[in-house]
Amino acid sequence: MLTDTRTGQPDSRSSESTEPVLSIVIPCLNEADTIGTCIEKALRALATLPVAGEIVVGDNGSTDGSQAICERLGLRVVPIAERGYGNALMGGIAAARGKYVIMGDADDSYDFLEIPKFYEKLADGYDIVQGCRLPSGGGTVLPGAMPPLHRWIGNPMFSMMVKYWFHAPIHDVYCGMRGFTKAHYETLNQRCVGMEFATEMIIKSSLFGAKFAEVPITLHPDGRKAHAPHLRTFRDGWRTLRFFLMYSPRWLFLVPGAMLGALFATAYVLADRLAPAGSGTRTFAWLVTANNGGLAVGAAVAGALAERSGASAGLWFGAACALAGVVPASVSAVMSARELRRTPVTGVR
Ligand SMILES: Nc1nc2c(ncn2[C@@H]2O[C@H](COP(=O)(O)OP(=O)(O)OP(=O)(O)O)[C@@H](O)[C@H]2O)c(=O)[nH]1
Ligand SMILES: [Mg+2]
Repeated sequence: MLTDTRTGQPDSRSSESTEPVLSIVIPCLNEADTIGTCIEKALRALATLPVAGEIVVGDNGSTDGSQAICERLGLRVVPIAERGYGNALMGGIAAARGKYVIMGDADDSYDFLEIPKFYEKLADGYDIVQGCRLPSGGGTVLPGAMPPLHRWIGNPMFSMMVKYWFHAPIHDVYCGMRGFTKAHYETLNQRCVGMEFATEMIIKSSLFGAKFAEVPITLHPDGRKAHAPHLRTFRDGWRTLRFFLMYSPRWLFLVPGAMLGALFATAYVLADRLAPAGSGTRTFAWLVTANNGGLAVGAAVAGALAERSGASAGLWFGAACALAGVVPASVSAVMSARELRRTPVTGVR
């Protein structure tokens, strides 16, 4: 739906007559308690802007009448069959016609009256404008608005990780109120269908060198009465971590590989010093530590190469692991054979 930007009311002109410049996209799954309030606030915000706007609701098969509320308010509801926060947003954003998109949850935890702050930054030329609810980025979390586990551990931890691992210049990676240009969004080729959609967008934007802005906002306790939040702390946290690792060969391979390599190298030296010469224990320890050490170093090398090579990472990974695993294992086998010839085995200890 297009809004008359002076009154904030649905525009009676045909949708062809005024192309929207700004699309507000709202993902929705059973939010009848709050979706109406969100839409009203979004309309009021749009009314203060100098450009035409539209509101698009990506609905994930709500069964509580959310769609009817949207339609009563004259909105375009895009039905999305596949469940998931990412799916709801991808469907909504694909249907958005504006040059700029601002997205936010339908649970009234974000104040849509703050939309103009996002619009101003987009109009200033930023590719992505991330909201920040956390005080570290100037934001405010009102009492009861965020569970303590998310407030003090999950959000700060993942936000620090994206800052240091991917150099994203933001403080609240999970904040679901954000704006971006549609052109920038289309370069991202978003894939995550669940809550990781939010972090995927930040990581890819940072890796692609997007121009970031951050806007402090206030998070309110959500207005839901009928059900608890959809987000599931541990499942969604694990998916986020998994996604981070997938995009970071340094933390998935290089760092653990180097640490394990050092550990096995130490074990190799210790086996050499401590196990009796010519014993089966020594030969066995050599084989095990050299093999595993080789693989660990292989992983570390692969991580370092993958970091530089991007798309050909898989090839590098296979080659480096094979080489690094085979070479020390062969050296160790030759050394053991020579040792055996010099001092025959007296028994495995
Ligand atoms: N999790 C989830 N959310 C969906 C889905 N489809 C639409 N949504 C909407 O996505 C928004 C985010 O979900 P919430 O339940 O608010 O998540 P939350 O627990 O509040 O998480 P935060 O907002 O990050 O604190 C809401 O507007 C949902 O209605 C879905 O399949 N799963
Ligand atoms: Mg929410």
